[in-house]
Amino acid sequence: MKIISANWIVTCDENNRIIKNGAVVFDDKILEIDTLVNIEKKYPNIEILKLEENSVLMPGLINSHVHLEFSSNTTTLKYGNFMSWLNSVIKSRDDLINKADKKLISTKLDRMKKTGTTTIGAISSYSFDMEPCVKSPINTVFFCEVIGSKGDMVDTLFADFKDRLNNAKRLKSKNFIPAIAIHSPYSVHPFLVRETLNLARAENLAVSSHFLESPEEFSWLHKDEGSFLDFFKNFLGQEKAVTKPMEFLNLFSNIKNLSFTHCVEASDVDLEKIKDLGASINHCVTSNRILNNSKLDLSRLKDIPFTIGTDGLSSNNSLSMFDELRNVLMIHSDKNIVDFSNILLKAATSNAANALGLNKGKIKKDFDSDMITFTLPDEVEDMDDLAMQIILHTKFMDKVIIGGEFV
Ligand code: MCF
Ligand code: FE
Repeated sequence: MKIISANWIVTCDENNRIIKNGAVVFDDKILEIDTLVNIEKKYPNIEILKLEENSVLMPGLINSHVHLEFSSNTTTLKYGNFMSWLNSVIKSRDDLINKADKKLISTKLDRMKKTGTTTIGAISSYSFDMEPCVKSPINTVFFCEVIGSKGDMVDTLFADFKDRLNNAKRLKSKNFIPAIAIHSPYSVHPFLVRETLNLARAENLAVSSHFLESPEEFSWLHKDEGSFLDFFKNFLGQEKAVTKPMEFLNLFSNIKNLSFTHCVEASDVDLEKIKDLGASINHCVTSNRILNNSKLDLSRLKDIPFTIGTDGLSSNNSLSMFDELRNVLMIHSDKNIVDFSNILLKAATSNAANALGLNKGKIKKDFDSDMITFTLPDEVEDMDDLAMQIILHTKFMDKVIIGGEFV
């Protein structure tokens, strides 16, 4: 049993409780949370780790969507338009993937930890990132990706996918959880979607899919036209989309931990369906800005919970969740900055834990002890401003605790 105290404890619980001069008692789970005065009285013989002036203790951040295999990209890929990006990915993919060796991916994971991330939803196309994820103290929900729209390839692709998933299942542990990623409605044959989702249901695996990221994807899926038409004709000899958006969404019934990434161009009926499926939306604000000059209209989500993802370095200049949170705050300039900051801290913790099916994301009794500590540059006068000041000023952690251990 350990005890830690901080000037501010941000619980990210249902009531948005913040405790001034608080303390947390924990082992691998949170045991108790109260003011420092009360905890000192109750546990007079246990040493308390007292953090310095202006310290904050909060749940570790959860990056719900990241492609680590694209970690070597900095200045190679084309930005500003989805088709240009996609063509540049096709052109440079092999080089980028080869450059992102295990050592590079481990370095990126270590930096993510130092910037406050304690859990990731890793979208893995080839499983080249599996070993670094297994070795990292960061919790990983490891989404093995299925991709391929050509009818005559589905058996081979499904077999390859099952191999990767089985390898991931062999390494399953408390902090490495196998899951399934469907790449997107335009790139995955409905047969593959149906079969992989049956696996997810049978084995209770979390599922995530990219969905309606770009206007080009919208035109292709709804009308079989636009720049995707040339792309599919040239590369795959395909003239029609393999599925309509609603047909695609209809396949996802009865998946317990389900999320859709981007959804910028999703229609109101699509969003209604996503809500009925009980799914969450992974919001990747930097990626949307960089690839499509667009942003998700959060007011259209209504009751759909959203989470925050950096996407990969293929569509971001940083994998730090605090960098990403600052971008979300700046891009959604129509929102009240104080209120929105509170919403964002919850999106990056408890919402993400729910989406991934984890007992994390809150400093609350019986939740996993994944916590981060850092120091604000000065005093915060008004408790209501705390979330905003945290997002504006935080870059590196003082301490990171995962599963009750200092890592
Ligand atoms: O989320 C971004 C943009 N949309 C789609 N795919 C990816 C993203 N970042 C990386 N990808 C990967 C995807 O997992 O790109 C590959 C897939 O394996 C090629 S197809 C765009
Ligand atoms: Fe992505």
